[in-house]
Amino acid sequence: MAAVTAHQTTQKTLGTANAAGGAGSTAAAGETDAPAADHLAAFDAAVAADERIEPRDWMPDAYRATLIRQMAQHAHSEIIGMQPEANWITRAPSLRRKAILMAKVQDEAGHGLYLYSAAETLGTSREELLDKLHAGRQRYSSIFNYPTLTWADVGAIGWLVDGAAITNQVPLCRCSYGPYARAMVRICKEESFHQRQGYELLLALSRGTEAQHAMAQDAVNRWWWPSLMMFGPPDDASSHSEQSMAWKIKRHSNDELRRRFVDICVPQAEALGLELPDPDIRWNEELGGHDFGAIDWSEFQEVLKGNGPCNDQRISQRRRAHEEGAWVRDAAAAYAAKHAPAQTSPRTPASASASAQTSASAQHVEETA
Ligand code: FAQ
Repeated sequence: MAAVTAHQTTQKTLGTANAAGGAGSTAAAGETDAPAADHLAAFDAAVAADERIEPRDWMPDAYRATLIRQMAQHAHSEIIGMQPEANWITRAPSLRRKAILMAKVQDEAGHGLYLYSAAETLGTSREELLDKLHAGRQRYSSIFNYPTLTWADVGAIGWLVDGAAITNQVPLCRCSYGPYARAMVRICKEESFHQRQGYELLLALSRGTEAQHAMAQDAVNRWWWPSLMMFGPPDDASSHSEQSMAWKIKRHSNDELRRRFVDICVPQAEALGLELPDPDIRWNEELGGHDFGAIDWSEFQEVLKGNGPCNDQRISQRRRAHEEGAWVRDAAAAYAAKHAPAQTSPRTPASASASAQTSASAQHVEETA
């Protein structure tokens, strides 16, 4: 991928940066070109110096839009990602396993909360983002469109899906946008715990009876390739990577992270006594990493188009959960309105409570990072 500086790329997008009238243009609204150029220079200098861009800082609209797209997709993945594992809560094989799984699924809801709150600092609302998810206008990770057929799938998700998520997300702790980077610090700590529980679960099955070992191997066979697809399309087909890396939202390309993940998994699979379903994995001395087989990108594209095994089920379950949770949101909003301090400017109770929730959530992200 050609090296591009933040300055070169933001210059390309400046034409739209303040023309769209989005939240990103507020600081520069009505100003002449000279101050706008100053804002851009300050933004580029901050990115170049590895400083954090904060919600009140000026930023190009395209930077803001890219962050909203990625953070929304990430938040949606966390809450849709609760479904495949929740499928096994009632059938966990022991009280201990059930308690662990419930805690993990609750953690995913918490990750969604941090990420929606962080996205709200960009001038969007959680309601708007959820509406877009339910209308199919924003994505969630391809991985959650696969079914969890056996108990071993819970282990495979922890080991491989959380493992891939950590590989992708640790560099996001250094993302140029402060609230996203800070939210990722806590999320990565929890994902690391999730990955270990999956590994430990698979180890128990792998060392168990012949049937348990076979169940673990079957789960790994089914989750391996979709886990590699989580990192996104190959670099030459990745539409956003070049710009996102120039802005230091992403720190590594999709292929770099995918390769890193394979290198991490190969020795772990050996320790587990399980095989990765790829006969082409072998050490490449020159690269100092593993080569691996070709990924079926047509399957990835089909899942993105909505034709994966569980796309319809996931989105209809999400819409149903949202509708059935309406009374909880109404009750929370009524409670917040009742307990909100008196406002100096006239506002409707609904907007007052929404804004109270937003600022409380944003503060939560700041404090917990
Ligand atoms: N699935 O140009 P790029 C988790 C889309 S959290 C669906 O390379 P980008 C925790 C992409 O949006 C898992 N769509 O895109 C957990 C774009 O579409 P557009 C989620 C995908 O953004 C564990 C197009 O393809 N993690 O697992 C996928 O630069 C267990 C072109 O792609 C994150 O979201 C995909 N896999 O790079 C929860 C991490 N890949 O907008 C429960 C943050 C690509 O042009 C249980 N996100 N697309 O229509 C990222 O790091 C990036 O957004 C990438 C994609 C790397 C995912």
